[in-house]
Amino acid sequence: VNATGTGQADILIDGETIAAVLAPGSTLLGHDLASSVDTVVDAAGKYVIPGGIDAHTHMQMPFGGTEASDTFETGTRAAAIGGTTSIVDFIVQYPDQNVLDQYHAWHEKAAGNCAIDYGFHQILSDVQDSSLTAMDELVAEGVTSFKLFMAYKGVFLSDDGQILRAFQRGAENGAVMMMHAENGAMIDVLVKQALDAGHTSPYWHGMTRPWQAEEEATHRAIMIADLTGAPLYVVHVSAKQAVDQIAAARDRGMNVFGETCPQYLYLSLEEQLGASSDEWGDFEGAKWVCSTPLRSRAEGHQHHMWQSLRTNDIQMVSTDHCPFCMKGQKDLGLGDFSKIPNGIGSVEHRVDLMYQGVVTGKISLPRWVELISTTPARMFGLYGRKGVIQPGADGDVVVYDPNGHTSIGVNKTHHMNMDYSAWEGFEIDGHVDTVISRGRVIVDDGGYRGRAGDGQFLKRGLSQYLI
Ligand code: DUC
Ligand code: ZN
Ligand code: ZN
Repeated sequence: VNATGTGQADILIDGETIAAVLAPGSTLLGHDLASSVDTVVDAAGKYVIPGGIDAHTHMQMPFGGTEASDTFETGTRAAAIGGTTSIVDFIVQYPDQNVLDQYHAWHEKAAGNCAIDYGFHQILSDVQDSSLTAMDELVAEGVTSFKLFMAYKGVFLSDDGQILRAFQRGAENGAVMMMHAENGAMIDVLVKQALDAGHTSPYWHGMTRPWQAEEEATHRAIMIADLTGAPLYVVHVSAKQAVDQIAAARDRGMNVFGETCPQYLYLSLEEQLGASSDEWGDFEGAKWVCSTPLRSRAEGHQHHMWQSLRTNDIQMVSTDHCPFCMKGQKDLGLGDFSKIPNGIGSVEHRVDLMYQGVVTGKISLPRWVELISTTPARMFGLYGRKGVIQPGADGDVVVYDPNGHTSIGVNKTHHMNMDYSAWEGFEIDGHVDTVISRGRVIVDDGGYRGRAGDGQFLKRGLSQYLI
C-alpha cells in the first residue's frame, strides 16, 4: 500500500534500501525470489506499508517543572513496536538559551540511543538576531522547520513582532514555520479567573483554553504567513473553527497546512469531565491534559476533524507525543490544573489508531498511508528516502495484519515509559506484525529485535509539499 494506491508485489530489499518492487512470482536471474535471498518475510494476506513517520514528538523534553518521561531510547523503541520507523523531535530553545547550543545538546541526547531514524525541528522561544542567524545554519544542517508559540508566557511565548521576524527569515531560507496557535493572553486570564473561583480540577484545563483562542491564533498566524510569504504548518489542530481557517487559507492558494493528532479524533472534553477513579478521584482527568486541549464532542469537533482528513483540509496526523507519569509528574497539578504538565503519550499507537479509521470507513487504505507516512515525508523533506515503497527508498517497511488484533493499555502492549495509558481499553482490528528499518527486521512476532543506536540522524531537505 502506497499513498497512490494498492497492488500485489514482492519487495526486494538489498542492504539498507529497496532494490525492486516486483510482480508476484517474479524471478531473479532465473531463480525464484525466495531461494535467492537471505531472509524472507511472508506477508501474504497482509498489508505492506512504508514505515510510519511521526513528525511531532517530545522525547525527554524539560517542560512543566519536569521532563517528558520517554527518553530517546524508550520512546523510539515504543515507536518501532507500533510501526513507526522515523520521528521528527523538537529541539527546545528556552528564553536566553543559544539555539546552536541547544541543537548540539539534542544531538547528544539522541545519538546512539534511538531505535529508529530521527530528525529535528527547532523550537524558537527567544527570537533575537542570533536566533535568526542560527535558523540559516540549522537549515544547512537539515533542521528545516521551526516552531513558535502564541501561548505559554515566560516559557515559549513569542509576541507577534518576533513571530513576524522569524517568519520573514523562513520565507528567505525556505524553512517551514510551525505554529502553536492558541491566544495565550486570553487563556492566562481565563485560567486565573477559574482558579480564583475555586475550579481546580483537570477539566478546567480545557474549559480555559476555548476554541475561540485557537481560531483567533490560527487566523493571526495565517495573516503573518500571508504577509511574509512563509509556509505555515499549524501543529496539533483540535478546533473545527481552526480547521476552517486553514481550509480558507488553502482555498486562497496559500502554503498553509494543518496537523491533527489521534487524541483530537477520538477523545473529548466530556470524557475528561466524567473521568474519575478510586486512586485519583476527578484528578483522573489529568491523564488527558494536553494543549491544545481535548474538545467538546457535543460541539462536533471530532467529527469535523475526521472529515477534514478526507477533504485534505488537514494533511497529516502526528502524535505530539509528550508523555508524563501520573505519579511524580502529572500530580504536580493536584489542586491546581494549571500546574499539570501538558502532554499525552501516543507514539506507539498512532499507526494502529489511524488504521481503525480505515476499519470504520472514515478513511481509505491509501489515505491511511498518506496521513501517517507519505505526507509527513513530503512535508518535512524526507520523501523518496522515506514515506514510499519504491526502488531507492530506505528499506523502512511495516507488515500490517488486518486479521490481527491489538488491545491497547498500560499492562497490555504498552512500551512507553508511562505509568498509565491515555488509550486504556482501545481495541484495534489490526496488528503491526513486522517492522523493518533500513533493511533490518527490528520487530517481529517475538517482539523487539533492534538495538539502541540503530537509528540515525536524518538530515532533512526543504519541504516537498509546497505549491
Ligand atoms: N502541548 C502539549 O500538550 N505538550 C507539549 C507542548 C504543547 O504544546
Ligand atoms: Zn504545541
Ligand atoms: Zn508538541
